[in-house]
Amino acid sequence: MVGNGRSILDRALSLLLAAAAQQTVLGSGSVGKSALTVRFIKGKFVARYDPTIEDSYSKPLVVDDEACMLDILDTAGQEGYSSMLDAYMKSGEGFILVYDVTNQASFEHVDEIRQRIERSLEDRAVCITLVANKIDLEADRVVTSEDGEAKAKLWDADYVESSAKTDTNVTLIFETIVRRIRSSRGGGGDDDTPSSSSKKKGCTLL
Ligand SMILES: Nc1nc2c(ncn2[C@@H]2O[C@H](COP(=O)(O)OP(=O)(O)OP(=O)(O)O)[C@@H](O)[C@H]2O)c(=O)[nH]1
Ligand SMILES: [Mg+2]
Repeated sequence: MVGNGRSILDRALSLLLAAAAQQTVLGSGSVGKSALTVRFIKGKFVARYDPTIEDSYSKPLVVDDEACMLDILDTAGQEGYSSMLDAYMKSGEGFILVYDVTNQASFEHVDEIRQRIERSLEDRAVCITLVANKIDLEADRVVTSEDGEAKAKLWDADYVESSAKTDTNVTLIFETIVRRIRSSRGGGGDDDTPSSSSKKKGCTLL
């Protein structure tokens, strides 16, 4: 029977679940994964470096007039935790790959992370946003915008430049990945030709 309390509750629950987006934040140690996540969740900048083991957060966000519940997993970037990466990749839907524009090695490390995502996903669609963080440190910058954009283009991923310190584009990172996830869930249905099967709308099928 439509309209009783139970079915309204069930519908609300299923709508909420459908609107949930799971996002995993990955990258080398100290690139700013936690600073970006905490800036987004709590609206403050954490200046002290405290290496993460694993933290998770939830926050509702309205993107393009549609509400979404974000489940964000902030991972460990320090060496020694890399064995956990494969487990993260199995459960992740959207991946935010962060590097530090003042640290060339962190820019190279995201390639290795993407390859591991690629290996673990089989034919699931992957949504990646590549994030160039710490752009407030302009004088120390060694990775150019062009280099970052080129990598994102090669991956068919989105690219965002950010600063957790000055709160530049932090919300945009999360909006961008939500758009990709939505697009991947909704895309691919109307054109299933073999040539289109390697790519779902909005996400690359690795
Ligand atoms: N100037 C500047 N410093 C930042 C920015 N983001 C993070 N930091 C600083 O960089 C250091 C490391 O930041 P974290 O967010 O802890 O780095 P992480 O990537 O989470 O590191 P792990 O947890 O070890 O993987 C901290 O001292 C932060 O305050 C930024 O946008 N600009
Ligand atoms: Mg951290």
